[in-house]
Amino acid sequence: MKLLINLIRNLLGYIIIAVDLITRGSKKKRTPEKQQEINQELKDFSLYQFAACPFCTKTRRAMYKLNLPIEKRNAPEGSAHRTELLEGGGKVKVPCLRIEKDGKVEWMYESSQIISYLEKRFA
Ligand SMILES: N[C@@H](CCC(=O)N[C@@H](CS)C(=O)NCC(=O)O)C(=O)O
Repeated sequence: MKLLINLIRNLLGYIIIAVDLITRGSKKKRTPEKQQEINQELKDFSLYQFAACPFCTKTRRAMYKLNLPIEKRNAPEGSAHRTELLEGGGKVKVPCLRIEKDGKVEWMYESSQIISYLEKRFA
């Protein structure tokens, strides 16, 4: 039963990914200098995610539209990234944005919060 639920969930997740790819439109455009500056800032960011999670797709879509090439770290069962997420953030829930600043690490959960943070900072 659990296997069937996971199968349906993954199938839906991949349908959402396909719809996102078809409808996502264009990326935000910046001057090459500004984009380079932002890319540099984004080296301190990483997104813990599952490929077929709808909340992760929603977050990746916002990152794409804002033209934010943030490193994505898949966190399936048994992976090192999952352990990092659990030990660093305190729970295995994705998406989670890891932000490193001045040697301190912040773990931001909740897709809506992550998107509104990125929009405020980079729009
Ligand atoms: N309200 C959260 C929901 C996130 C959520 O439910 N993520 C699921 C994957 S779709 C999760 O991490 N579940 C934990 C697990 O599968 O171990 C958000 O918007 O980010």
